Amino acid sequence: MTKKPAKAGSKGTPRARTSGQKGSADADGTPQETGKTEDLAPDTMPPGPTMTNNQGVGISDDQNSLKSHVRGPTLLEDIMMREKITHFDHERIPERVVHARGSAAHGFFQVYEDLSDVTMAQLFRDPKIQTPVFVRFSTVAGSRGSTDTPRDVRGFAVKFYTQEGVWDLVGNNMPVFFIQDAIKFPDLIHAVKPEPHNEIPQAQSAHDTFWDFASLTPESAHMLMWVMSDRGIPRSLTTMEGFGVHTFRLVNEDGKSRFVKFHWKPAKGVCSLVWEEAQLISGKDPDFNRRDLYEAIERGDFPEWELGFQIVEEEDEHKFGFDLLDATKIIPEELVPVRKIGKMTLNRNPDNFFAETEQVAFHTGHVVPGIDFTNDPLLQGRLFSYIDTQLRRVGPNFHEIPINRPLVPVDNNQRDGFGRQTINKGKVSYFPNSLGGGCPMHQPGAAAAFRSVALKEPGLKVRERSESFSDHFSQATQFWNSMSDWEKDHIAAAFSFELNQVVDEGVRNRTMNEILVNIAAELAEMVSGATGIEIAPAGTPEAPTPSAPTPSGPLKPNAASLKSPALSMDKPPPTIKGRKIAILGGDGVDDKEVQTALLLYAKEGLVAELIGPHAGAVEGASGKQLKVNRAAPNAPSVVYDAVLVPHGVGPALAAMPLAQRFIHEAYRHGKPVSVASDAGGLLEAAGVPEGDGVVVAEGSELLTGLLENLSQHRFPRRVSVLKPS
Ligand code: HDE
Repeated sequence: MTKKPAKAGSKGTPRARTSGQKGSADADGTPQETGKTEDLAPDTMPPGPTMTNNQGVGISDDQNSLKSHVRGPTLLEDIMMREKITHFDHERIPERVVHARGSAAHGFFQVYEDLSDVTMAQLFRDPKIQTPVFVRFSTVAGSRGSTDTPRDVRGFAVKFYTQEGVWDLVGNNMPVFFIQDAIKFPDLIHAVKPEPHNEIPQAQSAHDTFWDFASLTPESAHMLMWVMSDRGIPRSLTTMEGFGVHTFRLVNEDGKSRFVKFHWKPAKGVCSLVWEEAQLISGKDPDFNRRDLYEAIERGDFPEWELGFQIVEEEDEHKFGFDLLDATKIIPEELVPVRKIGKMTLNRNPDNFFAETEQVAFHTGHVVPGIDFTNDPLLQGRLFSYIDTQLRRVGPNFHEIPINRPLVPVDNNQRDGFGRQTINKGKVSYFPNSLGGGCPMHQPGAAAAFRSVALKEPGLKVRERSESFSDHFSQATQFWNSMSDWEKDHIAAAFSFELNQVVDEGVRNRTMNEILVNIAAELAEMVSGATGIEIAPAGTPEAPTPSAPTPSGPLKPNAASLKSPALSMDKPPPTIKGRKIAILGGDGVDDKEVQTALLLYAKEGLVAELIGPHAGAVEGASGKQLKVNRAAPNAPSVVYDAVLVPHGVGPALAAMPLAQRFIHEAYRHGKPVSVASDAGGLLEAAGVPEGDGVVVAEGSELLTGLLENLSQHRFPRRVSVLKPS
């Protein structure tokens, strides 16, 4: 008899759910489990001892097909082979049309204090509740197997399994968007995706169709600034901010509604890569960001973000000089401070990528009482699109899949469809009914029932854009003005890279003369110098003037034209926990120094790896064997944040092109480099000058100096990205 594989629990549908909401905590208060983990347990299967087919029948051999004789043809009768192969043939579901490449993690959210005054949502009212979350980060343009580090927006989608049902906050790592009206979304995505005739390029905006669209869409100017900034190439998914983008509403029990913008502030600060590094990582480690998130959680370095609210009273709606319903605008933090109201911690990796990360289905329309929508036309379109895409991608019963199902019971008269799990009893599946005692009933008075905010909608039914959406450049200019010198250098270099990839002269000219010159003359000049695109003197016939489909509007001075220091990334991160240090080793290395370094860096929560000429071990100066973490040919400089060259190996490394390149790249990418006094020759051979984060030192200064420099993240002024050397 074949035994069935042991399951982690028994399954019953509809499921009897325990309250399951509060996470249990360690003695020190560190939460270990969340209600969602318990909820998933009955569906989570460890590998069992014996193999069966899908009907539970034992399998004697699944490595040889059934043949008419030992060298004969395979028989149609081979039910085992056919079941195995047909299931394999159906393993894929359609990938997301955008945001296909994603990485996710479980965790929980906890509010700091009772916010009943602004919202009736339970998760914001009780600081004792740990609401389970599942968070999926993504790139937008690339397909599922594409690289982690293209220049792109990152998705930041959070599913909250609240006591009142599921709330999805489906945001990005940038607070604005390319377009103002959802009806343009298919055009935007068709333009940025690989061109349809040859399916090139993968996961890149640096091609003609994207810039054709962007140059004809002045409302994209502000978002272009964000994507061309280093925010488009985050160092880690854990060093990104997140934004709900749209203005939403919070509603309290009295029915009072206020506008709100949602912000996620990372505990590790906002840190990015540089473009050359990002491109190299794409080849050396396409899973760079995914690996970083996974490994951080595995070693207990749990990523955290604080959730912030920017709240605007209804009566203040029109005081900003831009429209709160326009998703191409931010509310500068200096005008309305971000109030930090709670914290999210990610503390568990998914058990199965497909079942969780791939099948999770977000929808902007998944809200709970206390959170409501505005008339932002981009948000309104998303409310339609997400449910539609989940029906197509995961199927009509996507809400029953373990990762998507709420922790509270679901009951309504929806029935059937592919993959239905619930066995609904009884003959009543309609409302109103008397045969089922009127059940399930509406809950008109219940706090847990969602009621839309009652709003007066004056005006004519029109297919038009509001005049209040017509200032496309003030905030793009504000973004530019808020940048430091090196950030400006990187932004201008990014525009230049993209426009140098564009073949069509009309598109290049239009981007310059319709978009960039309207953002900032300084930016236009920098890009002109690096692309050869001329800036047409205003009003001359050479100035291309295609008819843009939306009015670009006058440059209106408004409150938003001020500098907003919060936009700049030119600040040291609050912590460097999780950063990776490469220790270049080899036979004869000072093994005591290496061991001290490994201990010191581990104590600081850093990941230090000893790199040797090959896997295995190297022999230290004292004859001791030191374990090598990575072989030099497999350990590219770009996946580390800093380099240490201990005593004993400098002279040998100086003669090795691989080591020279390692150091040179680290230098170009602004990383701290600390070398022992016998490794000065290595710096010279690598063409790396001392100073500005490059240190030659002795003793403990060698090890601690590296830490001090790392606390700045990078030394971005060493190399001008705009003028490649
Ligand atoms: Fe999305 N978007 N989007 N989007 N979006 C999708 O839903 C769409 C927009 C965002 O990890 C799709 O499940 C429209 C803004 C994230 O699973 C689809 C418009 C923002 C994710 C869709 C937008 C986002 C998606 C594709 C214009 C930031 C990944 C597959 C109005 C606030 C979620 C899917 C995940 C995914 C439609 C614009 C964020 C087709 C029509 C603005 C993070 O429904």
